Amino acid sequence: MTEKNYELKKKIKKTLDKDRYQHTLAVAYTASCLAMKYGSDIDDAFTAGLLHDCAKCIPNDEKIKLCDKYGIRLTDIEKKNPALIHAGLGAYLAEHKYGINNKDIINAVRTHTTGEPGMSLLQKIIFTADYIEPGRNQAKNLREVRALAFTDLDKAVETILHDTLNYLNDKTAAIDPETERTYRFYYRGEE
Ligand code: DGI
Ligand code: FE
Ligand code: FE
Repeated sequence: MTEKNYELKKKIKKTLDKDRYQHTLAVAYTASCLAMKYGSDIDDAFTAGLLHDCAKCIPNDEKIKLCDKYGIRLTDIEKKNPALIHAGLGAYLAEHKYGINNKDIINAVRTHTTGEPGMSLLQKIIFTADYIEPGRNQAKNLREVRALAFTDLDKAVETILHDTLNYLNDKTAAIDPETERTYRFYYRGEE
């Protein structure tokens, strides 16, 4: 592990609860494996994995206050579902608190929950690693998506979005328009 990632790992550990830290490490290592497979930078994938949920354990009211303070505009859906804020706020903290200046890493943190159309390889890797890391066990089709992640990353992204939208629909949870936009971008239909 690079010295930078080693130091970052220690800092991140202090801001997360035990379970979130375990998940974070698992995403960092899973993202590294995907980076190996697809020829992306392994250290950057590890960094983005370490940072992706860096704002997750901040209480919701505090998240809103911080966004106000830093001038981060909240979307309507974020106002209604403050849990969604951790992605955008996390991207801000990655840059300004953790000193990351690689835009691709910052974007990967920002889009890790909803995705966005036209994601970079690293963005897709973090989006997917978050869903398939070994500690996840709730989503359906996990076995298929895990295999797909290492054979056809775009198809994995599409399947994750499809299953997430279905899951949110079943829960009658409000859907972020960005999640739908991303799905429409990656949807390829049956081949
Ligand atoms: O932070 P994590 O739990 O590791 O994972 P995440 O950042 O993907 O957040 C997971 C939750 O976010 C999951 O329960 C699905 C939810 N989510 C994803 N897209 C949307 C959404 N929730 C709402 N309300 N609307 C969305 O479009
Ligand atoms: Fe997250
Ligand atoms: Fe996560």
